[in-house]
Amino acid sequence: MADYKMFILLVALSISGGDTCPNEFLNVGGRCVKVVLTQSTWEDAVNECDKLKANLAIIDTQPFLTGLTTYLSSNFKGKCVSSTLGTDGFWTAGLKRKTDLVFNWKIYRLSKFLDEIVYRNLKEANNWAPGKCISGYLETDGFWTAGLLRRTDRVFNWKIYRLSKFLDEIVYKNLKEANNWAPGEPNNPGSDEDCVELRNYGPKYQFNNIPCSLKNCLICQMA
Ligand SMILES: [Ca+2]
Repeated sequence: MADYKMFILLVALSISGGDTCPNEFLNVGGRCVKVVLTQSTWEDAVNECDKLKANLAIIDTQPFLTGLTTYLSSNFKGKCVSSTLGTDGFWTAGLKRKTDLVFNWKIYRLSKFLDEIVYRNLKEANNWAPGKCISGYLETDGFWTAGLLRRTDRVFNWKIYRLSKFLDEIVYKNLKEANNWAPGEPNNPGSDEDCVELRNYGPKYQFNNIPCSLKNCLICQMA
């Protein structure tokens, strides 16, 4: 009976799209995708996807490109026209290397680290037990405080700890392999066209490099 129920469940899941995606993400070409129609700079687009626990789209396979092209042209044609280029443009995870015209797909994650701010020397509290701050383990009640030893000497300080965030950049794959650059792209070596968009070029959606400060809609994908 349990197996039968499981079978019904599996059939129901496969009819409704068994590989369902979380929240407002949809399965497009085998990946969970969400198109955001707010026009923003590339950096804001990275943050926008991060808020959704996703990253900008890495369009590195033909099935994903085909699925995405169909999805965009059926649902978003004319909905994200940029003032500069006149057709729909969507930010992707493609970014130029600093030194040349090589573009890479990159995964962006917000990493966290502990930010340490020295607040005050602990001596001022004048409450050290006789003969203490030596090493060793004690046998009475102890409670952690914010006090921490400096690396180089026996000075202890009060410190404030905060979780800070920074953008962690992981090179994933060279963008050449997707073979979907619009004719003549990427162009403008030495200029500031560092970020890769997926642009509506009539029947095709192709890659174009433009300045990261321009505003585009964005495609987020679950990693
Ligand atoms: Ca370009």
